[in-house]
Amino acid sequence: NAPFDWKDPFLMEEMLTEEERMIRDAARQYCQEKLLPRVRDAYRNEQTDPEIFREMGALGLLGPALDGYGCTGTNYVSYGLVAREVERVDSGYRSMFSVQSSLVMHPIHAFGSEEQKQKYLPKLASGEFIGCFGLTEPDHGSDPGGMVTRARSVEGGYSLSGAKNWISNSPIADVFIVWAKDDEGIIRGFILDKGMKGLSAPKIEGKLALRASITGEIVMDEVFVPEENMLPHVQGLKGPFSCLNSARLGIAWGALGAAETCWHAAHQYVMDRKQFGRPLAANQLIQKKLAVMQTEISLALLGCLQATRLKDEGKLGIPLISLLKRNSCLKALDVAREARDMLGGNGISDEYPVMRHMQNLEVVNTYEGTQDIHALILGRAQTGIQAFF
Ligand code: TGC
Ligand code: FAD
Repeated sequence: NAPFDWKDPFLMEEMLTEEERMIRDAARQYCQEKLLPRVRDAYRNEQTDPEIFREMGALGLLGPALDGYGCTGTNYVSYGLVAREVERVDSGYRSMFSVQSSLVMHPIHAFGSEEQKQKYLPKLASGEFIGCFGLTEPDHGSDPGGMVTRARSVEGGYSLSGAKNWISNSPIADVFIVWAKDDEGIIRGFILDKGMKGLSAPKIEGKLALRASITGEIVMDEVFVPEENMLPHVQGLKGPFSCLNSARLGIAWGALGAAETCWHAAHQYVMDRKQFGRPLAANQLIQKKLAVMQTEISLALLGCLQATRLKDEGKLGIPLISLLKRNSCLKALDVAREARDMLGGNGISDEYPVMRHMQNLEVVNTYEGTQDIHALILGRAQTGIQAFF
């Protein structure tokens, strides 16, 4: 009889290469030893420690799947495994990792000039520079194509005016990737540097989720951006969407890391806690909840692994990313809510990680495309009929 590993029923561990396991283990050690001990206070006090970027950079975790310019050059499976380890601790820390890696370094790597790559990538890879990505606007979230931020041609470059809202990292960012429409109404990407005249990034206060990751606006009042700061090799919505493809895949992995933490915490709790003279785990209702968590998480992880292998082989169809991002977020939210319930009153305390993950996952389900938007992307891919409007 083959042994059954309840935490890894499909023996996914054996499907990873030695190199992937090494990268995963290094990330796990860092996350458990350095991030986990500070997350409760960071969340409670809504504090983002910029030092985390430097620490991740020193371990080669930033932009890990990019080649050259100080980046590690791993495959995307390793990228997903890192996202899962980081989000096991907190979705906000994974946000910091994702934005820097997929939304800031990736567009410069894929669409930037040689000078832009030399100037920005090594410092972003080391964490010396912190980046942010401005696509969403106050009146254009799910429909970024309607953006009103303008890049007017002026002598020597562009004058950018407009506002971006809900931008991870922006108040502490050194580098801002901003998407704006040019004189012809074509979306272009620009690299803005902290300190440019007319550029500010106020913090958004009062967040009840993702509190360990700072979020802000990007306000641009006729910011002069020199010609050489425009990303030369992309135009149109496929610029920002290509960045989202990698980031959404990372989220699909990451959300399951958060779900695993909630599942394992609930498992431990019901084994230890006694009511009616026996462990909570001895009740059928409780065991069924654990079984559902195990089923959803392990099936979803297999999906992520297969899709990411396809990405590494250049065979990943983009709608599959929507399927996985949507599924992971919804399933992780279900797991977190159920786990919170199983911990009873203790479930609402930050002595346990569950409620924090539950709150975070509300954001993870919303950003990078809400679950309904991803359903519409899948519906369009299945029927050929556009149902957004
Ligand atoms: P649509 O007509 O579908 O496409 C316009 C053009 O874009 C191309 N395209 C893609 N290219 C590459 N990858 C993709 N995934 C692409 N999706 C579309 C498409 O081929 C077309 O190109 P072309 O050359 O033919 O013009 O555009 P639409 O306006 O109908 O869009 C529809 C919709 C709803 C799918 C899209 O707007 C969408 O995905 N909305 C969700 C918005 C979103 O995800 N925002 C994310 C903001 S960033 C963020 O949340 C970061 S949080 C990070 C963190 O903290 O972790
Ligand atoms: P809306 O688009 O107004 O949607 C509201 C509701 O309407 C949702 O339920 C949505 O599914 C639904 N809806 C919308 N259109 C349709 C439709 N056609 N059919 C059916 N239902 C529809 N953005 C960035 O650019 N960079 C960042 O770094 C970033 N970080 C973020 C960090 C946090 C903490 C948060 C909360 C958001 C962040 N975002 C970022 C923004 C995020 O991507 C948007 O919030 C998200 O895309 C949804 O847009 P919205 O909030 O404007 O909601």
